[in-house]
Amino acid sequence: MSLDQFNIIESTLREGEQFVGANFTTDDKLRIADALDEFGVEYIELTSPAASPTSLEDAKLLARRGLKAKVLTHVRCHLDDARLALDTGVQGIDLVIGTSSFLRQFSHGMAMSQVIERAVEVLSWLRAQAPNLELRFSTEDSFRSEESDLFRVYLAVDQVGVDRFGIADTVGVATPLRVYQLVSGLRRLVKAGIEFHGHNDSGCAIANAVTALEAGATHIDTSVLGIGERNGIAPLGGFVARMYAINRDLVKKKYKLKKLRRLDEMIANMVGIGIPFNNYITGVTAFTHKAGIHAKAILNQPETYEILNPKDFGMTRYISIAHKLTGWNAIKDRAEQLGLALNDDQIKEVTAHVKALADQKKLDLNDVDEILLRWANGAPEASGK
Ligand code: HCA
Ligand code: CU
Repeated sequence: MSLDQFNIIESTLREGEQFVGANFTTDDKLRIADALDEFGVEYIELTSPAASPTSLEDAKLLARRGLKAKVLTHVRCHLDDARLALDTGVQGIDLVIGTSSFLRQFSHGMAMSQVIERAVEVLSWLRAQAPNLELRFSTEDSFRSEESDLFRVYLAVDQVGVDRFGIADTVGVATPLRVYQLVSGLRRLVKAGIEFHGHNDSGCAIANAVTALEAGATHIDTSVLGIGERNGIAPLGGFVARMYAINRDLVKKKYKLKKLRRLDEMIANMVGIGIPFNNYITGVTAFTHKAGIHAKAILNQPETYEILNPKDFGMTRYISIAHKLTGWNAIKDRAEQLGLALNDDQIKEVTAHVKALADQKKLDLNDVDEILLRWANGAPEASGK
């Protein structure tokens, strides 16, 4: 079943290059590929060698680097591009062609019959040249294409023989239910792998990716921090967080989770953005607890309010205590951290004082520590602060 056997096709070096702030040098690409390889992704997808002379050279370089991950390049479904892709020496080629009426009318201008002809032509040629090359065929804007058109082209391609079919939510319009329907429909028709590529315009990218797996997909496209066209695709970290929540042992075995933070930081630096505060796993508040009720339970048993164990990701949890929602269990824990011998009544007094003060002004941990120290020194009345 796919949820136990999924593969990540990491597309930071392809979709990610389409992010407005991305302009990776050759050296950047080597660092990114090495870091992704160390993390353990199964595939690394590269920009089309037809994009620029350096894209071609870098694809050759990365194909020869001896990575554990399979290196793929991504090209338009066109003989010239396919020829170039083959020359790079990559282990697999991802072909894509638009099938929605928008793309047929406003992009390549081909009718469905021509799309099918072209797909069969390019794939047959590639198969003949390199029988063992991993081939994938995908339809751009799948969710605004006629389902009958999609199945016609997929079935024609299946006759030639591909390793994987791609379904692309190019504009981020799909919902999990629609993804489930389309992927399971294709799953019934073909034996090959199924890859899902989903954009995040309306916030469904990760949910759609996981639903694709539930419906029988085998491969999911991600990029670090989700970078890509517009606001990007399913982020590597968020997708991994989701899969960890489903099958912790498998995900811990497959990937070096502690390397995620460095990866997110590296890409953020390279493309000139910060890591969002609410980012999956590596966002600054991802493991921060605040309300007194939460803090109490977290101190007793973190799993009460955490599905992700920060330790598995090399992160630490933080309990925020300097505010009006604080609780005495959390304040007591802080007193113990500071080695202060205060009894429960004193701790409750301190807590009441912190709450009252927080109603008047914004506090920080230093303020709480000072109050605790004052109480420990037996002078609560000097608390004019
Ligand atoms: C794009 C193309 C693509 C391709 C996805 C795929 C998309 O618009 O840049 O090959 O499956 O989102 O459709 O990234
Ligand atoms: Cu895309």
